[in-house]
Amino acid sequence: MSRVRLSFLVFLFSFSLSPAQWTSLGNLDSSRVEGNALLVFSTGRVLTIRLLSPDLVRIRLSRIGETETPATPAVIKSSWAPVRFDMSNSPSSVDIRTEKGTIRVAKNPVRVSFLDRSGAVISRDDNKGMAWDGKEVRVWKEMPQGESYFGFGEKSGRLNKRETHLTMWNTDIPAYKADTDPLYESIPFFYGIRSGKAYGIFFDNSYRSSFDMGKESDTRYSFGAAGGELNYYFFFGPSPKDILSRFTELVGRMPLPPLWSLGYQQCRWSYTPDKRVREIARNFRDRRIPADVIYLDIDYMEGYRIFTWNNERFPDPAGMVKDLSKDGFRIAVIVDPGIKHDPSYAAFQSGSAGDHFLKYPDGKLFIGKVWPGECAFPDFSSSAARSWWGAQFKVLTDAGVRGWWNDMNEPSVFDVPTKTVDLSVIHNDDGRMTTHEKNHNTYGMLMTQATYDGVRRLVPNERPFVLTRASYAGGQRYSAAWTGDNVASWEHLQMAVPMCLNLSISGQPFVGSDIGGFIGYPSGELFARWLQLGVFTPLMRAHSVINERNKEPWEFGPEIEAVNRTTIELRYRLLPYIYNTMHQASQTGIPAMRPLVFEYPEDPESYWNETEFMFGDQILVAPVLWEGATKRSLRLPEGSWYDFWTGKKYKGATRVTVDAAIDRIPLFVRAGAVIPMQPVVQYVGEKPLDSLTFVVFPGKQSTSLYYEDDGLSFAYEKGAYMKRSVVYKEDGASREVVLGKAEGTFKPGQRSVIVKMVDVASKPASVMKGSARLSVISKDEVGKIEGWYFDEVNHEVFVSFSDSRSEISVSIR
Ligand code: MIG
Repeated sequence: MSRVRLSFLVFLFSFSLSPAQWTSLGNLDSSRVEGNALLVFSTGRVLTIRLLSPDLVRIRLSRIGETETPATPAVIKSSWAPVRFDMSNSPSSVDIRTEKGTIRVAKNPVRVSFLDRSGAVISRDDNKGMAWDGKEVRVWKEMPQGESYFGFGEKSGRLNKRETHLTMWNTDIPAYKADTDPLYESIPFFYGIRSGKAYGIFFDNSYRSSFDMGKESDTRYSFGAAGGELNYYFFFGPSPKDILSRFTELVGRMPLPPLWSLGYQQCRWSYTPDKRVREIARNFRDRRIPADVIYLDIDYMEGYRIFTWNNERFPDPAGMVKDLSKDGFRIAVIVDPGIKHDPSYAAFQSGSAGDHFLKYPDGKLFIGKVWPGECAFPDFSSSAARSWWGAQFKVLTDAGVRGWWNDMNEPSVFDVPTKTVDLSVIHNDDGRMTTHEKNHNTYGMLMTQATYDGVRRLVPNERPFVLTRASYAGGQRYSAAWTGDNVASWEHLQMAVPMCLNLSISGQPFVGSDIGGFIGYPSGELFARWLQLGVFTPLMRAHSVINERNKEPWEFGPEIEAVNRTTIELRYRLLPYIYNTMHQASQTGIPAMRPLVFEYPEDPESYWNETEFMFGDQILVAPVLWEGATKRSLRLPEGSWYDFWTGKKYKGATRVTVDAAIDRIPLFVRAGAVIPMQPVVQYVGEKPLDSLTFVVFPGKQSTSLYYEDDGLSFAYEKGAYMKRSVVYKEDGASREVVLGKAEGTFKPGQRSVIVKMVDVASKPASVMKGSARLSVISKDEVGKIEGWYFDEVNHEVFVSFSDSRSEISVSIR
């Protein structure tokens, strides 16, 4: 090729890729303080720096004179206590100092940095700083060496997002891969972590947005959106837990879920007709495989019309649900947003009459094809449409349905090139009448809000269980989330771990992946390993695509069936611990599933560890994610750890290799932990629990909380819970567990408590309960009468007594 032609091509190429025309903030014109905010004027814009708490600041860049509008429905906290701060003004910068750090606004040009108390830079604008180009907004920040990035909600690929480019645009994308982006959900929130210290950023903008975390450059990262304001929150940290608890104070936390939703859930596309549903239920009970929930996918409806039943397949839904509930099953059903464009269909009629559907600017209905054919789409950004939607559930709640699976709510539309609602379509947006471009990413979350509020009004005494595919930051207030249409492959099992972890630390603790893989068929080994991981994902649901062979836990031969039974039994044995962990998440935002970097940010080995995680405060999970593995090597963080299965004690901050035969998922418990467990049941509420076991792993002094309630109603909000502290301590040769005095008005039935202590070298000389010396009983008497038993083979002591509300101290020496 001639030089002339080549340079001509280069010219053409560079022309077509002409870089965006960014205008960055220039020099400061003026600034002033208004209440808890500093206003900085520059380049025709106003930068508002508002202190919400000493460790949380909101940064908002807008056109001068434009009124402030709440960006999205994510933020629910609007009133904050006044924050004490000092301000200093120098020729080069304005500094705002709180007890947690400093926000420094350089003046020429205007650039923002965040410093810690000692004056060291945590994060600062790059020389490009904040900029705009037409409707687009973006900010560039310096990317220090060794800084890693986590969070970003539901993303596939590796846990650590350094050197990746991520887009937020809710998308229906079956069989996604490690590098597929975007996916179904948008949570524009992340952590930057280096040298053990973290900060957080929440970019609250629902337009299509993107985060370039050092893919384009080695020295800076950036985030921005196709429209809306440059509006973000900066969290000073410095611990990831501080950040997440503050973030979830801002956007809200998961309400306490019903206990049954933490049981095993069985799904497929589709269990139909009613006979097949009953058959599945019968199989679980006959085979003694515990389960709580069976799902109905889209085929239960009449021609995919939401809020209807197909009378041939389900002639008596209420009768079926009632029979199954006698057997301990809850039924969950799918609901999609698309309402069939059918003038003879009640939901279409009432939705049209109430003007609840999305329309083009000229007033024409937006119609798009989904499963039912041509559909209208509810405008969930309108509170009137949300209440209309919520009221439609009556036909389903009346039949006894109690689980609400919200699918296709990106929203997904089959026959439009954009695969979603046309971007020019208008949403009510609380009266602001904005485009789909702005409301796309929040559509799914607002659908879950409409669903949650609606069923809560219809069944006011029960906690709703909602599961969604699409959502936005704060969506945990209404719904659990699953990671969409995955594949029955080892790669997808591996991917499920970092996906669920990043979602969890993005504010959504109630997560899980389709166990066994949705698309394709797993080997028995893959299914068994996935189910084991499922014990330690808060949502434990197996699912399958249509036209695939049966995938229930008994479909892989007797050996795997036995393994699967024991796996699900482990889930039920751990339910008290799991429920306590979810209670903690509902109170603090700290999720059940935590990456090691979240728990141990000062450990450099944790930054790339995406095959292990903490489940709650005490259990380290090292799932087997590789075909044919019979051993698992893993890193134990600092401290001392017990192998949950063998009781063997390990010193941490090292790698170990343990057995991981097909029936074993490696688990480690922090020394000093007390884990509440219960006997196996076939479903939640099968029978009153006759015993509660506290398994003690001796070690450092520890204090934890034990929480319990009816698991179903909202009575706990009025004090109907039972809460007590659990303290473990050692004093010389004596090891003591103290169950604190019970608080709250909830009264569990009569039951025995068993304190089971592992790692007891030899038969104790004495076991005391308070000041009473207990006598030795036999193994069979444990849980039945008061006394203690020493298992000399396993080196365990069992102390048995009946539960009471007063303080109980047990000491073993
Ligand atoms: O276009 O309802 O992710 O779990 O089984 C597919 C049928 C629609 C997608 C969901 C999947 C569900 C399926 N749905």
